[in-house]
Amino acid sequence: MTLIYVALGANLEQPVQQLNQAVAALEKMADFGELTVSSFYSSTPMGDISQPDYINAVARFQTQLAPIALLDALQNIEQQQGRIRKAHWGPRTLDLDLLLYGQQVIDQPRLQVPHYGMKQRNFVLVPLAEIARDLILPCGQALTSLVTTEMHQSLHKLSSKELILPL
Ligand code: A4P
Ligand code: MG
Repeated sequence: MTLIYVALGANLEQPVQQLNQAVAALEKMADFGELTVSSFYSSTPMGDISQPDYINAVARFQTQLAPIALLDALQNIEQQQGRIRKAHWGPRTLDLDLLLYGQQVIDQPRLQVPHYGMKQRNFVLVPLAEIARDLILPCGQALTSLVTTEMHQSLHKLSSKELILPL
């Protein structure tokens, strides 16, 4: 069994519901149905494309799936939720990125782990630190050394009220 981390992102068609639906799908995949999920955060879009704000979160669970089988399963969930790949970094109903697969470093045509952008992205690091404060990345860096106060300030953690009302 391997402990893995997945980043969730959505900015179309009721993103909060998209993330809730994705969490339910991931729960079904997780060993023993056990999954830890961070708070949901709203974040301004990274990149130059004009698009709505994102809702982001990070989930952790144990799996027996091999890395590519896991990627297939994640892409299957994206497809189920109507993901159409258009612009790189463009808007999407659901994006599931595999951040970490245990301590493995994977460099295959379809899959690079750790995810290439995770060390720079506030919307990945802040929710990740919420559920894995003491995490050490495969490169040996402590997660806490990457998370800055500015990163926290630039994200908005959704309140329970905002989770119920559609954004
Ligand atoms: N792939 C390789 N490694 C991985 C991995 N670790 N996890 C391959 C998932 N997929 C991986 O991804 C393209 C290909 O990457 C896949 O077919 C897979 O084989 P994609 O999801 O189809 O394309 P994409 O998402 O448009 O590109 P990319 O580079 O993954 O974009 P990102 O990094 O996901 O960024 N702003 C905010 N605030 N919040 C966001 O969540 N997300 C994006 C997308 C842009 N701006 C954002 C956010
Ligand atoms: Mg992606």
